[in-house]
This record gives sequence, C-alpha cells and structure tokens, in this order.
Amino acid sequence: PLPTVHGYPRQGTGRELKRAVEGYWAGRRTAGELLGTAARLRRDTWRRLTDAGVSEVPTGDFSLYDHVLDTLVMTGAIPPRHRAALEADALDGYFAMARGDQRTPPLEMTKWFDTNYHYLVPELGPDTVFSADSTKPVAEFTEARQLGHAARPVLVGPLTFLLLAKPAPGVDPAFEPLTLLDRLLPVYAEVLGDLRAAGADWVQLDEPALAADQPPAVLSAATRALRDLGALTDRPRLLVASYFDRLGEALPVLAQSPVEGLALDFTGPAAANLDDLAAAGGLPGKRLIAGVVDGRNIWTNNLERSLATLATLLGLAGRVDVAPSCSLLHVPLDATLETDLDPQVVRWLAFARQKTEEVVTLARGLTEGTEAIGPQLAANRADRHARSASALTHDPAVRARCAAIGPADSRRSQPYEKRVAAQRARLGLPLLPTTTIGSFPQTTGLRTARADLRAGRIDEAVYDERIAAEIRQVLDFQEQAGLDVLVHGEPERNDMVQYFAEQLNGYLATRHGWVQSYGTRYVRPPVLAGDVSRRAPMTLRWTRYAQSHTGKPVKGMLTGPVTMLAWSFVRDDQPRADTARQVALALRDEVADLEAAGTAVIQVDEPALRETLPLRSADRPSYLAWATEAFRLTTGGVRADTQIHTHMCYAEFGEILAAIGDLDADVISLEAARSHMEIARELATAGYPREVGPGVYDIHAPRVPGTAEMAALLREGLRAIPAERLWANPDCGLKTRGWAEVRASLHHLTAAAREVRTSLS
Ligand code: THG
Ligand code: ZN
Repeated sequence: PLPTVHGYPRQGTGRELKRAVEGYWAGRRTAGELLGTAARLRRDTWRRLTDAGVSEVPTGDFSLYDHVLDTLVMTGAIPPRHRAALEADALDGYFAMARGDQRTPPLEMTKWFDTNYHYLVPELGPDTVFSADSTKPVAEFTEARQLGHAARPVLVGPLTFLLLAKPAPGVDPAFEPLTLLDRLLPVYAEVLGDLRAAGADWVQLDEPALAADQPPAVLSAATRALRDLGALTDRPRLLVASYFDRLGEALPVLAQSPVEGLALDFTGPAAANLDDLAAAGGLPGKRLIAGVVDGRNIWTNNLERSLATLATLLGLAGRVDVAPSCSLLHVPLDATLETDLDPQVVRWLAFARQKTEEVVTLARGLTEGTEAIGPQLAANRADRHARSASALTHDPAVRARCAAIGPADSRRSQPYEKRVAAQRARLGLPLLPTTTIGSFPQTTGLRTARADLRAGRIDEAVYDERIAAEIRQVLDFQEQAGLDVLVHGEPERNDMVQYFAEQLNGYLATRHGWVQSYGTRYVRPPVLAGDVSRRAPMTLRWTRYAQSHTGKPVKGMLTGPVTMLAWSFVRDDQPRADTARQVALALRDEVADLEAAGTAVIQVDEPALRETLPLRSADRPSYLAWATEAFRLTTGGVRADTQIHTHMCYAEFGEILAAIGDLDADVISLEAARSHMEIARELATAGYPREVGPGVYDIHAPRVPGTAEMAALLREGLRAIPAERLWANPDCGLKTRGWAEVRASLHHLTAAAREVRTSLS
C-alpha cells in the first residue's frame, strides 16, 4: 500500500497566491511574475509531498482561481460573452470569466457540495460546442515529472462537470446539461490521450456528484461514460474518485465499470461505503485508494480505527493505497504554525501537512506491520485519550445543562397569533416597516482601528471611542433616512462567526488557519473544540449603548447556532446536534440579557442553514430537525412581545421552506432582489404564516437602485404577502458596500416604502 493525496491547498504558507493574483489584477505584477509564483507554489507542494513520503503527487489540482473554471477552459465551453476577452489574452480572459469586466458579468458562483469552497458555475446550452484544451493538465503534469516526481493528473470528471453546470442565460431553464454528455466525452478522450502521450500512467477523474442522490438516468449516463472512456485504446489507466458522502447506488456502477481503480471515501457518512463495497463483491483486480483520513475536518485521525478499516479493505481489492477522503483544499496548511495554541491542543489537530503524514504512517503500518509505526500509534492513542479527558472538551456544567433541556425550552410561550398582537402594541410600527440586515460599511478607518488595537498602537479606550462614534453616526443616519427598526451597524465585529467564537469557551482561534473560500478570498474558521459556554455578555454593551442614543427600537444582533457550526471546524467527538445545542444555550443567555435590557427586537441570523443540508435526502429530515430545534432553543425563552427576526442569504430556499416555518421566528428577511421576489411567492405558496422581508436592494452590486424600482419590488411582494406581514429591507448586510451607495440606496428604500404605504391607504 502506498500513500497519496487527491489535492493540496494552493495558497502557500503566506497566502502568496492571493497576493500574486490580486497584485496582477492591480497592475503591480506582470503575468510572468504571477505565473512564476504559481509554478513555485506547485513546486514547493510537490517537494513537500514527496519528502513526506507520498508516492504519487497530484497534478492539475492547482488553480489560479478555481478548478471548475479550469475544467471549463479544458472543455472549451467558454461563454460567448467572454470569448473575445479570452482570445485577446488567455490570462485576462480567464479572470474575466471569474470576476467579470467593464462590460461582461462573470459566471455565477456557488458552493462546492457541502464544503465552504465556492466554484464558478459553467453555463451550457443545446448549442454548446466543446473542444479539448489540454494545455493546463499536460503542462502541470510535465512540470511535476521534470522535477522528478511520480505524478497523477487529477481532473474534474465529465459527469460532475455537467451536473454542476446550469443552463446558460437565454437557454430554456429546463435544459439539462447532462444531455451534452456524448458531445463532452470526446473532449475527455482527447485530454486523456494527450496526458498519456505526456507519460501519465494513471489519470484520476473526480466524480463527487455521484455521492449525492442521483436518479437512474444519471447512473446510466455514468455507466455509459465509463464504458466509453474505458474502451479507448490509447489511454492511461483510469481512477474514478468520489467523496463527501456514501456512493450508494452509484457504487456498483463504478465497481462494474472498466476503469482500473476507484478512490473512495470511508469517513463520516461515507463510512457506509465499506459495507456497500463488501456487498458489491469488492473490486477484484482493481486499485482502491482508501480515503480513511477525513479530508475536511481538522482533527487528528484515529490511526487504529483506520488500520482496521484498511485491513478489511485489503481483502476487497487487487491493490489498496491510502489517502485522505478528498482533496486537502478544505483544510489549512499546517497545524504546527499555531504557536499561540496550547501545544497539547495542537497535537489534536491535523491540517494538510499532518494529514499527509497520517496517510504515510498508515501506508507504512500496512506494508511493514503495525510494529513499524508503534511510536506513532502510542502517541496517537495518548493524544486521543488526553483530548477526551480534557476539561476543554468536557465541562460538567455544560453537560448537565444540556441534559436538563426539556421540550418547552424550544417553544415560545405563546403562539404566533398572540405574539403578533403583543408586538404590534409594543412596537407601533407602520405598514411595510423599514429596517436593514445589521452591518453597515466596514470602512478603512474601522479596519485600521482594529489593526492598531491588535498591534498596540492604540489602547482599548481609544478603540472603544472609535466604535462608539461610528455607532452614533450609523444611528443618526438611520433616523434621518426614516428607517423604523434601527441597527447599531456592527462596527465592532470582524467576521460574524469569529466575533462570537472569540468570546465563547470551547472555541479556539487559529492565526494561520486560512482556507480558500473562493478565488482569492479566504476564511479562517474558528475551531469548535470543546464544550461551549458564555463567559460574559457578548453584545449587550454596544446594543445598550445604541439604544440609549435613539428613541426608535434597535435590533439586537446575533449569529445563530447552525451558522456558528457551519462556518467553523466542528469537533468530531460528539454529534453535531449536541454541539449545536450547547451553542444554542450560550446564545439563549445572550438573548435573555438583551431582552432584560429592554431590547424589543432580536435578530438571530442563520445564513448557513441551507449550506450544511446533507447531500443525501435521507439524511435531511434529521439535520433540519436538530438545526431548527437549536434555533428555537436560542430564541424560545423570550416574552411574547419580544420580536424575533432571522435572516438568510446565499442560497436557494425552495428545499427548506418547511424548516423556515419550523424556526417559528416572527420576522424573516431573505435575499430576493435578484430573483424578483421569487422567495415571497414560494413562501406564500407554502402557506408561510408570519412576517417576511424579501430584500428589495441587491447589496452584492455597487449600483444604487432607484425609489421606483424598489417600490415596484415591494408591490410585487404585496401580490404574494399581505401588507400587514411585509417588511422593506435590503437583501443582506451592508458591510461590503461604500457609504455613498448605502446612503442613497436607503433613502430610496424608505421613500419607496412611504410611497407604497400611501397607495395602500
Ligand atoms: N464568514 C465565515 N465563513 C463564510 C462567510 C463568512 N463562509 C461563506 C461566506 N461567508 C464566504 N464569503 C466570503 C466573503 C469574503 C471573504 C471571505 C469569504 C473575504 N476574506 C478576506 C480575504 O481573503 O481577503 C479575509 C478576511 C479576514 O481578514 O478575516 O473577503 O462571512 N467564517
Ligand atoms: Zn445575508
């Protein structure tokens, strides 16, 4: 058995790739400098992998922006609007597809399965013409070979490529890109031929889409695709990789195909692949790359358990190699850089470098016997023991409190009909009340102040006065613009998850734990390592300060428990539902403190509720049950006359309409401006009984919508939602926008609400 990996983080230890690409965009670097940095980063990664003992390094997983965009280039399916730019300059054209340019909008971006990575969505239609461009895969493979590495090119497979695509603008929305399979396969055949000619022995096709629910038509398309590619005469040996969930009914399809190898995920819900593989008769004569190290959590592997899985697998395939479950793109680079953390805790963590070491150790244990890795096994056992016995992971007070939760805790004391009357009486809002989602522009001044505080250039008192001044300004503006329910603008917060994580027991912060979110943008998710509790009130001070400055209601603003998990690395030693309950209890205390301080409106944001929806529909009901319960546990303790808001964005909500109802929030604001109030109609059709604020101002674009435009959207909303239940608000928080746009847009928003109100009465 040999160790390998499917892909590695691309950014470099100092996020050099981000700086190189953004430097190129800003004209500070030449194309040659950018490509030189990229080549150096690939070289360093391959060197590191080979030095660690990896026997076949992946190539082609590197990307200047996104690997799905790279695949689109490889297939020649360039959207017509971007062709001229691409012909003028390949590099600029590539970035234009990713980011748009003066005249052309970019491709849409969406989440890569249930990870926190976002890819660019290929746009296809009946007229799409594919043509093979193997430049990048061949060049990167050749580069690795010339540097002396054994290498395995990795490509996004044809099925996943088509299943992730969407109908191009102007094409019938019912068009199914998968119908283009027969036209796409010759492109893959040509690329495989070119890689073979360049000396590739094996080529890996990644097909994670097969790990989601797929109808029989997709499975038969997969059968056909692998049969056709398998029948090619001059081709490398083929390895199909699938990960993120169990393969289920797709497993026999892959096992019986003519490809020479499979890479399967045996972690988390995909552990079911083990029994399914045995039931399917194994993979006699085939190569199996066993994904036994979780490629997207950050916890040290249980080496003994993995060895047991591997021992079973040895009897099920012709050859077994060892790998992480998926590309290591989804984890940070190196846990040993985290010198601010307790060294004992660092030993519990495995980032890309440590996961590579784990697969090397496991392969060695299989090859040479477990005695050969005795010291590693002993250390691993000791670390696991220390972790489970630690006061960080087990706080008896938190456990006792969770055990005492009863059904009444996650239920409001009064049904919505009673609450709405009490809230109307208390708040006295007009029809179509206006509000914003929470954040106001994060100006350079604010960012500088935060950096100055961290660096010790200013003290807390100076920083606090900066924040207080910003809050006063944000409130004065909102009063002047005539908004009804105000916010303090969140100038004290960096990231909406990080801000709370820093204040909760059980969370750890990393310094270097960057993970690519999309393109040149990265996040540094906090690590939810232990039992969660609140040290002290987290938002009370600034909310109180803001309320003391105005007679209008100021919303209390919290990040909900599901999002607190979704945008963190979550502990793997207890069910997520239990962790969510702990976070919910900590937030519940914050809600209670805000209410006691007189806050009449409290918003608990759950933008990620849709994001962590399991890939397999069979797993969704239980997820939605604990997720909505955690939200209700956070908010259920308030009085009838306290109004609970929530907010969601970044997603299509169609699949979770029932769950939105189960949150039992009094008011929900949703992204809607770009989809022309579609969500308002969907909620109305689903019989949603409470108040709704479908966004009428698209905050993702710098343009300022006019009063008439927003009034028209409000009228459209009124066709679905009665006036007593409709709110007027932007799509999302305003932190990425500039003050000039925000000022104008919100004046237009309140004017639009006034205009529509007048026409109603
Ligand atoms: N917070 C966290 N996770 C998230 C989001 C978030 N995941 C989903 C979505 N929002 C991702 N969106 C973004 C948007 C902007 C950036 C990253 C992810 C971004 N990052 C800065 C960069 O790379 O330059 C770094 C920010 C920093 O210094 O902390 O701009 O909101 N947790
Ligand atoms: Zn939002």
